[in-house]
Amino acid sequence: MSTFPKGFLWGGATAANQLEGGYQEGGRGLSIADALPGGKDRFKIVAQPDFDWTIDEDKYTYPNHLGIDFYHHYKEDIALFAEMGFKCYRFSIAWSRIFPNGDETQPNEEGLKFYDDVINECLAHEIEPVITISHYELPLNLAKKYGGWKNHYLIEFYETFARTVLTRYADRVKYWMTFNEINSAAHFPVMGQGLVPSTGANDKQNVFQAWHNQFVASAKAVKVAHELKQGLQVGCMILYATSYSYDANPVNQLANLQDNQELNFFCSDVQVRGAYPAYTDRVLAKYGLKFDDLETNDGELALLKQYPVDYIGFSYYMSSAVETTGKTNETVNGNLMGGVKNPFLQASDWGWQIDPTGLRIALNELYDRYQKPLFVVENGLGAIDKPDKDFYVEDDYRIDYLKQHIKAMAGAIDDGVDLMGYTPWGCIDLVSASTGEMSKRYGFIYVDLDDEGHGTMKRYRKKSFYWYKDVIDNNGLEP
Ligand code: BGP
Repeated sequence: MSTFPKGFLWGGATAANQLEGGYQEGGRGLSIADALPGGKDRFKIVAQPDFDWTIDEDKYTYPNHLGIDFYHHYKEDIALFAEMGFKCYRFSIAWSRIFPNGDETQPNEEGLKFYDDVINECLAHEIEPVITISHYELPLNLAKKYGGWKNHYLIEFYETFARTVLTRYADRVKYWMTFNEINSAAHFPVMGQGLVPSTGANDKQNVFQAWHNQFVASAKAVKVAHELKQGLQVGCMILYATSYSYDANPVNQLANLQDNQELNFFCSDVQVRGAYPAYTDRVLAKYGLKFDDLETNDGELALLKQYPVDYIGFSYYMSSAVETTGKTNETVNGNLMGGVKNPFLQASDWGWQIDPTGLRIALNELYDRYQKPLFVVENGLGAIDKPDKDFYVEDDYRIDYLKQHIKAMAGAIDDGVDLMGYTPWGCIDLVSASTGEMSKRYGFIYVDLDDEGHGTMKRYRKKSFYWYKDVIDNNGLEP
């Protein structure tokens, strides 16, 4: 008998700004993702004090604006997902397709119609849509004119957006998430909060204020969903990197615990438990702040309490380690974050430390803490694929990575964890968030497109495509 429960949601995950393309079609407005420069230095460029959200076509290279042109290929792509046997497909709605400037009161019907078509296509293949309402694609106008999420007005704009899409799709979509990797702003506040240096990216007060506004907005979306239809499930979505103390030194253990609270748990503690955690003052004090420095009110705090999320979605790619005594200076990269090198782990080509056991630990830690269903909504290995002359990719490295992580999930289920589903990231190759390029690929499906935007855009099944199909067929790995 399979460990994975009947109805387990096997699928894959993507985000609008990284795959749709059609960035000026169907009445779509610009989003902050459109204004991020392409290339490996994109985060460094954005971190410059004079970065001002101007779309500079010279710095702006393809394939950022192209994505993989899902906008015109969605039928073909969803048919390929169906061929693998997907039970669900996680995607996001580009806010600026629905409200091009973010602050309108009336939605863009053409944008709504596009997601009608995507959702209906999924349902025709018996694939359950799982929607991220906001995934690193704030309408550019909300960043430029209002300064991003630190501005209180965004709560209202988001509520209008969330109400619009929830109302439109509630009859067909059960699973929702309010913000992708909401806690990632601790490392890089541009993508999740629309904060750049000129609008206060380096100012922690703005980050905490933006979070508070997002928490309130998220609670409002939960309220709307629950009032609309019984059974709608709205989750949070956090970036989770299991964190270890580098050694048994109690000083490192304590530093790790505090890092964990601040970086992994702070946002989900508020969104799941409905209140700011006890360690809030300590975390704020680290940045010279007090809770009173934030603009909050009793009505908002009551809303957080009343409308916690229904489940916890999280991304898991890697783990990190904490060392504070100077014993090692060897650092590593990671998913928007780094840490010291863990001698027990190998790393991906981008230096992300591969750690399947860390996923089992993550699942146990999150379930012990919250006792609410968990959903692994991102996981995967970014790699440079080398297709043969027929565009076939033998991606055994990817299969191996995913296999180990599926084993870890099975272990956690046996440990008693309530796990709803698994949607590996970038189930079809798409543009990387951190590099803005195509060459960092995660997919089961190869897309013929390079970093300069050259290629036929044709889709090809990789070896992992057939492997994942078998996993889903078996409802887990074969014994
Ligand atoms: C997560 C994001 C995704 C995705 C993924 C892989 O942080 O939610 O949008 O891109 O990481 O990251 P990258 O594309 O940088 O390899």
